[in-house]
Formats: sequence, structure tokens, C-alpha cells
Amino acid sequence: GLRPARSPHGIPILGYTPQIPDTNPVAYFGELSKQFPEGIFSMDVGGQENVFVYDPDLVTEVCDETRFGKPIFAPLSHVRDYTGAGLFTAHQHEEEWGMAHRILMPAFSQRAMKGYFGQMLEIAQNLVGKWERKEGQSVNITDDYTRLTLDTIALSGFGYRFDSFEKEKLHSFLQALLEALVESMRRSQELPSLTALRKADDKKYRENIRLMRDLVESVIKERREGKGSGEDDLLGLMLEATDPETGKGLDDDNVRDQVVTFLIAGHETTSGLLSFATYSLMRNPHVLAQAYAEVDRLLPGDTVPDYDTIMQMDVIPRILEETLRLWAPIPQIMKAPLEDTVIGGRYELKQGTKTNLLMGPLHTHAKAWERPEEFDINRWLPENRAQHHPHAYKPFGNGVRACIGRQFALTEARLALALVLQKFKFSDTSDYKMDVKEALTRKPGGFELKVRTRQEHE
Ligand code: MNH
Repeated sequence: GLRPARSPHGIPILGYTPQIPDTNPVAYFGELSKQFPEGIFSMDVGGQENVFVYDPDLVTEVCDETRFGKPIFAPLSHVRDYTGAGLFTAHQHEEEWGMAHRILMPAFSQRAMKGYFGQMLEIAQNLVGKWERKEGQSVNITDDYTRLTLDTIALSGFGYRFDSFEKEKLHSFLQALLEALVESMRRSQELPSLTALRKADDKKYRENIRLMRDLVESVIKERREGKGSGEDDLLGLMLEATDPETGKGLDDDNVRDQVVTFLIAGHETTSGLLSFATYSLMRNPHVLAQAYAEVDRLLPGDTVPDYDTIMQMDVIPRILEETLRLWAPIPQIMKAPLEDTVIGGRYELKQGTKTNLLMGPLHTHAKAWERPEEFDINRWLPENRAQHHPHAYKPFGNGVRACIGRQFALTEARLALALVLQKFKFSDTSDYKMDVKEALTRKPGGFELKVRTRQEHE
């Protein structure tokens, strides 16, 4: 018969839930999922019922866009304080979403990636240059990948140079973003009446948002005054293009919100992907050896990669796909039923119920994956890929609200990993233990490795 999803013992469906930790709540939901082999459970989070789904067949239903959509609830409703009606945080019904989606889609096709390649290469070479200067020293891998991905999206999307590799400290934009994200996550987990009492935090929050917007507004102003670079990048499109459906262009506030959105969405996740990939290679020397063999075959000596070479790679793309399975940088996304509905033939969900897809438990579900915990890139060979459950792998989300930047991220990450492996060997002299840090996305915390150039030691 019909029934609600079960809830964890001792945790009320409705009411205050002090059990949910402030840090890494998604990891905690993943732990709870082990108590519910049926692949679904329900509990109160911040005063509202939340359903968590990770059985691949239940996820299949939740990914049916005629029945479920992407709602904007906390934390995204708070992130809107700085990304407004940008693509990531726009409501499906807001006109801005459809306009920006139609205008920007062509700029994210695989073909379009060729146009960004030169800028991606330039920034990746800056990373290599920094690590060459650090020969034999420990580097914070995640921070340097963050410099890489932020500089790459800013340059190729907006013609703006953060020059992050020339500075010891991370750019003030990143500090402001980090603090704003922490504050939005905190607001998601407390009552508004408590937020209202934290006056100093609110002041700081507004200052951080001001800093991000000021930077973006000055980039847009320079472009308008004709001082920017090429006109056919993302910013050029957003300023010039009209939407074929409405015949209108994006207004100034929306362009600013889109640029802030791309600066955030365009770097956090890709940096996490590269960090987790590097970590996984350190743990799996036989895969690392395959990656070196591929790089040495396609990019012998100091060969500078071009777009076609990057697209010929086979091992490195499979490393990235397997990394996204075990370490999806966005560990949870939210959907909600458009009408009252029933999934799995028995679980009743009221219209609008917060229905969360848990990537970790989905990507390791026994129904869909053999030896789920094993880092095995052969899962992604064409003949094996064809056997996969169609809805057990969602690192880029689902449907019309799936990631627009997927090809961008994968092209950038392939290139960066290829260049890094062409040049460097790593050693884990401090015996790093994975310490995941969740914000809106997750990354390894304090991940340091010693870097050495390969030629001098082989
Ligand atoms: Mn990205 C949406 C994952 C790289 C820009 N991205 C999403 C979603 C996931 C996601 C998951 C769906 C979120 C949701 O349902 O609420 N994104 C990733 C991952 C990487 C990534 C794992 C890298 C690896 N994303 C990028 C890059 C860009 C980008 C790079 C830009 C250059 N992503 C977006 C935007 C959206 C999005 C914009 C929102 C799309 C929409 O809703 O229309």
C-alpha cells in the first residue's frame, strides 16, 4: 500500500533537528542513507520535510521532467542574494532563465570549446609555471586548481584577468565569495528571526556581496567602453544578443547576476574535480601509470597540446568520469513534484516536497554499480558504458536545469590534467587523509603534495 518514506530513529519528521551537523551535512545524509536500503528516507531539515532519494529506479522517476522540476529553496534562495535571477538560481518560471538559457546555450556547445582553448591553455601554462618555481616543495593542490579555474572562466568568458598565479594570497573576490557562501549556508539552517539578530554578520555579508558585484560591474563597464578583449565571448553575447523567443536582450542587472553566477559556478566545481582526480591518481598508481603513458604518447617531450589532441585522449577523460562518480563536487541537488505524486508505486510525495538526490549513495548504489567503492576507469569503456543504469550517474544534474558548463569543465580539466602530468610527478610525503569540506560544493581540505618536474628525475 501507499506509505510515507521511513525516517531515521530518534529524528523527528518535523521539529528541531540538532543531529544535523553544521559542517558536512551532506556527508551525514549519506551516512543515514545506509539505514534505508529501500533507497529513500525522509526527515526534517530546518523546519521542513525533506525526502532523500538514491535508489536508481526512484531517481529515474524524479528525473522525469513532466513530474518533477528544480525548486529554489534554501540554500539556493540565499545564494540569490548575490546571483539573483542568474541561470543557477533563477526560478523556472522567471523570464530571465529562458532568455539566458537560449542566448547562452550555443556558447557552451562542444564546437564552441575550440574558441576558448587558447585562453584555457594560457592559464594552464601559468599553473605549470608556478609549480616549476616550486620544484621539490609542497603545494596546496586545491588552492592552485582554484586559481586555475577562476582565471580560466574569467578570461575566456569575460576577458578579465585575475592573475591569480602572480599572487601568494587568493584573490579578494574568492575570500568574499567564500564568506558569502558560508553565511548563506548558515542562514539555510537557522530561523530568520535568529539571522536578524546577527547584525554584524549581516553587515559583513552585504560588504562581501558589494565587493563581488563591484568587481563584476567594473568588468562590464570596461567592456561597454570598448577596453575589453574579444566581443564574441560570454559577456559579448550577453550584452549584444537578443533572445529569439521574446525579441528582448538581457537587462543590466541580469547581465551582472549572470557574470557573478558564472564566476562562481564556473570555477568551484571544476577545481574540486581536478583536486579529487589528483587525489584518486595518488591512491591508484596503476591508473596513474596509464595516464602518464597516454600523455607521453600524445604529448611527447614538451609538445604543446592543441584542441584536437585533447579530444583524442581516452584515459584522462575516463579518470575524470570515474572521479565524478566517486567524488561528485555537487553532492546533492533538489527537485520537487509538480503535482501530488507517488514514486516506486508506494511513496507518496505532496506537490512541492523537497526531494533531494544524494549523489554519493546514488553513484555507489549496488543495483547499478559492481564493486562500487573501487576506482575503476574501465567502467567508462564504450562497451561497459552501454550497460550502465540510465539514471545512476548525475554529476551534472538533470534535464533543462542540468549544467550548461559541462563541456567547458571537461575540456578545461582534460587540458589541465594532461599538462600537469606531462610536466610533474607528485609525492604524498605528509600521507594525506581525505578531509572533505562542503560548502555549496565539496573539495578536499588541506590537500598538499610535493611537486617535482619529471625530466630532471627520470
Ligand atoms: Mn555546472 C548547473 C555540476 C562546471 C555553470 N552544474 C549545474 C548543476 C550541477 C552542476 C549538478 C545542476 C544544479 C542543480 O540542479 O541545482 N558544474 C557541475 C560540475 C562541474 C560544473 C560537477 C565541473 C566538474 N558549471 C560548470 C562550469 C560552468 C557551470 C565550468 C560554467 C562555465 N552549472 C553552471 C550553470 C548551471 C549549472 C550556469 C545552472 C544551469 C541552469 O539551471 O540553467
